[in-house]
Amino acid sequence: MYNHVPEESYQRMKPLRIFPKAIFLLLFGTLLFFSAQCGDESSTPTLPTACQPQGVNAISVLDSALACIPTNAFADPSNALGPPDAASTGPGKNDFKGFVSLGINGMVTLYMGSCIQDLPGPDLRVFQSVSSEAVEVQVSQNQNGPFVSLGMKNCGDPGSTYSNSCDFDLAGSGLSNVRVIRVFDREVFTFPGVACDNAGSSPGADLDAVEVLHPSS
Ligand SMILES: [Ca+2]
Ligand SMILES: [Ca+2]
Repeated sequence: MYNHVPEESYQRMKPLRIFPKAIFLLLFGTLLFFSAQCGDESSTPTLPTACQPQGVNAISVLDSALACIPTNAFADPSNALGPPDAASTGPGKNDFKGFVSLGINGMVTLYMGSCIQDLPGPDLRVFQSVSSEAVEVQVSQNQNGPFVSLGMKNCGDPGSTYSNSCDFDLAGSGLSNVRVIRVFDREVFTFPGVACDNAGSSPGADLDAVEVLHPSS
């Protein structure tokens, strides 16, 4: 139904009609400003090439295929970067920080801060939080493979960090100076029959960090 608006009232409403436009332009301008400011942060970082070292931990997530989404409450792969930093933050089953739960047979591909050399003894350490869930490590000299498996281990060796760990050796892989590693959850070998539903909110292996024990100089 059409309602007649007296001329005097219409004049009083004019500033109110302009006001939303001004707000819109202000918000749009602010959005454009912050988009430009944040542009560099969202771009892919330039990774060191060949064996130019940049620390001994993982420095970039190249790829991931996490499983048990959406019940997986720890689905940020960037928690596998840097030195081990996982911790308990409270008594609840979700009170943790610093790791990514891979989910049943889930995986993440990481670019390491150094190439890994094969020297006597283990060359690579995986930090895995909570229990001793099994992981498999595969290595490659580039992101697209081919990947060679270094085997599978229950990842529960205690150490000085909150996370447990397990060590892998390049010996026998036929590879040296590898910089790309892929970590798979293999909890199904530790606990046959485990599935997304019964692994709770942190399903599968909980990857905190990876460390190169024998970096190439
Ligand atoms: Ca070795
Ligand atoms: Ca971490």
